[in-house]
Amino acid sequence: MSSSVIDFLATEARLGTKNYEPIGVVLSRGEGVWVWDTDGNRYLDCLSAYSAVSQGHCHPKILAAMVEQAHRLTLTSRAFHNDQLAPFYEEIAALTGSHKVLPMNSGAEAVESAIKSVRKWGYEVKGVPDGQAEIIVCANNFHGRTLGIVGFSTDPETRTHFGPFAPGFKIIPFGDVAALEEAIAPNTVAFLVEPIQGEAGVIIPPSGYFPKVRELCTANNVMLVLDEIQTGLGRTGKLLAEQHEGIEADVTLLGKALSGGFYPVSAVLSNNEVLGTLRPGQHGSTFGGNPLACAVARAAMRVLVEEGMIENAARQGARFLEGLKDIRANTIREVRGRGLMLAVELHPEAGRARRYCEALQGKGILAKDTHEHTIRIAPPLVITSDQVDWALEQFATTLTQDLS
Ligand code: IF1
Repeated sequence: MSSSVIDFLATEARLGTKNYEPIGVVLSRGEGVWVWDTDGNRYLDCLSAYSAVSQGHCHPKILAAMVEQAHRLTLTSRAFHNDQLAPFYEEIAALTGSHKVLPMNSGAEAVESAIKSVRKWGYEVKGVPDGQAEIIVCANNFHGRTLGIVGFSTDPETRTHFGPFAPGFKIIPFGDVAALEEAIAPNTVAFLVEPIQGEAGVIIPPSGYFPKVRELCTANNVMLVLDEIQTGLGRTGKLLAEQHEGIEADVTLLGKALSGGFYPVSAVLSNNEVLGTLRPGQHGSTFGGNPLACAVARAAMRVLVEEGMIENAARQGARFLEGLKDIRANTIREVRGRGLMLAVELHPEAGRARRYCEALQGKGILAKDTHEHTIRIAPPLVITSDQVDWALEQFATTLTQDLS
């Protein structure tokens, strides 16, 4: 580690809140799938800022749109109209087949906005008695860090000593249709769920789960809210992960890659009824729907489609998954993935996944551990076959080592 890196780490340790434990690399530049540290070392980014940089680092067309818009107009607030919002609405609605759009900033804000909206819909359309709305969520969910959201987390780290929490959430196991059927009550307004659980370790539900979930929600007039903040916009090899299941959500949440990593942009997408209950003054955000965000998101969506990134995610994801499955290593317990949302779960005896991520760093790959024993792999969707093959070689040599 060079002295400048040591200085950066020391300053962060002295002045920063210690709510992260980053790998010891200080990044200063990125381009496509690559990032460089302050010493000029190059790494293949297998995290993509938790799937936000799907279009690759510093995509030139998104950059151009951002710079051009920043010269013209950045923020108006929603007290006035701006000339980027309507085209953003049109383009995101056309892309996703949605009827209504609510623009926000972070993913957690989109989740909070959806919770508010489905509750309001429950009271004003479904006829749930005031204050009684219930939302069903899954164990091991990850939907963000706000108080409303961490209150229904099952991860002790995420929620301990942050209470008291808001009532109105019922937690059921993920992938369990019978549990959902049993949990739905007259006051249930929504089922909020990730199509593939990300933070939980890339957990793919049993096939047939979501079609049955869709049926149950429809039969009981319960809004199906899919958090596609991580799975959406091509990450799993389709525009939306729901397409793998052949279903359509009532409410879809997007974030992360909606801006290609340039800027926090999120959105709640829905049919008319749910978002239609919000009236002036009842919800908003200073930055939500601002012209800079809209211009960036428009470019981010355009390049995703025009440059074939979704198809590439399907193709390279399959290659990556096969390659990982071919690695013969005693350390590996299971390999999972869909598209370029992949995970390698290690045997507990193999040692902490963190150690393997640090070893991968030494080989020019940045990946991130989750939950002690799982390595998450989510490169930008622009990765090539050669780059996948090179990455696989690094994974193979790292995972055949014993770092316990
Ligand atoms: C952190 C994980 C990824 C998300 C889903 C909403 C949000 C997220 C499905 C909130 C955010 C992040 C945040 C990041 C870690 C990370 C993550 F490890 F927790 F699981 F991506 F894999 N819904 N996920 O995954 O979006 O408010 O952050 O914009 O450092 O907390 P946000």
